[in-house]
Amino acid sequence: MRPFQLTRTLPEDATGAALRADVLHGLTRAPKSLPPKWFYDARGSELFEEITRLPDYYPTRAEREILAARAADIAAATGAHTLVELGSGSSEKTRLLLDALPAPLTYIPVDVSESALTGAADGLLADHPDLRVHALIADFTRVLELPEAPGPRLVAFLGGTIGNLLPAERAEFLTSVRKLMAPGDSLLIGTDLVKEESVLVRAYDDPTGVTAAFNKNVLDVIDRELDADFDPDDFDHVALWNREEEWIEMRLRARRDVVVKIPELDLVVPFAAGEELRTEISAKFREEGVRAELSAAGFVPGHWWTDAAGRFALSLATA
Ligand code: AVJ
Repeated sequence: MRPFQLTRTLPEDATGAALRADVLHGLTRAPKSLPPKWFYDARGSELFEEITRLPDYYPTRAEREILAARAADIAAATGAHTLVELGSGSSEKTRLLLDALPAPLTYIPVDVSESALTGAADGLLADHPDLRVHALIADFTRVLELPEAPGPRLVAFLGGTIGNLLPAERAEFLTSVRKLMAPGDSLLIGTDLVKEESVLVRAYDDPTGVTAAFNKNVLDVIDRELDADFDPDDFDHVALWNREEEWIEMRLRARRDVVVKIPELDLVVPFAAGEELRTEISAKFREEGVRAELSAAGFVPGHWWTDAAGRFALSLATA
């Protein structure tokens, strides 16, 4: 078997069809909203990597700290021969797990970005000669099948990305992941934790404006893909803490009355001055809540590890 295989589980046009449906649905209702997955074109993925290096954006560093401290425990507890990573992106933190898991190991990164998958695999294969990589081009919320691979398997969902799903979407997602898994398989999940509001808001509204550019990038994506005429300068970046829901919301607020044409959808979208478009939620968690959600999806929650400052947690659960 070649050490690198790539499987596309999405039809070539699936992304375009899903974007059209999400934009049509999200911009024709009140309040307006878009799912956060559309941030991540090549430019958006670059901006996100830049965010992870910002002094105020602590989640990436906190999660890396936990992985570095616990990789050996994770390897021992799971005995995994296959690592599946949902939303693998640059696979940067994955190295800490790959180094700890015993060879021969199969790595199955799942991401919508083909360039991220091939780029990450090249780097990993250079350093891990006996690694087998079977990359899946897929939307991690829609993966229904995994390639044959030796068990036990460890499914990792890192970065706190589960917080970008609404509670009902999270329940559905966890249940479908549980169905992919066999007895003896494990789930490793990263969750950002509830903390002081000012710390949370600063992580999503940095003074250098990188997060603002990331937020507005979704407008460029819609302009390019759907021939729309959003002007990102017509909108302000907004990050706020929703205390009731315990999530950060990113929004784009119209600076004046704006009318946007989206020819590919035969759509004209009016924004009143001050009107807001919600572009992301990023839920923050508590231990009891994470355990309850895992149990409700049919997992048996196990280890709960945080960084020394208690900002971020990794949970290990068994199927
Ligand atoms: C994709 C979950 C890691 O919600 O914190 C970063 C995306 N949005 N800054 C998050 C994000 C704004 C991020 N994750």
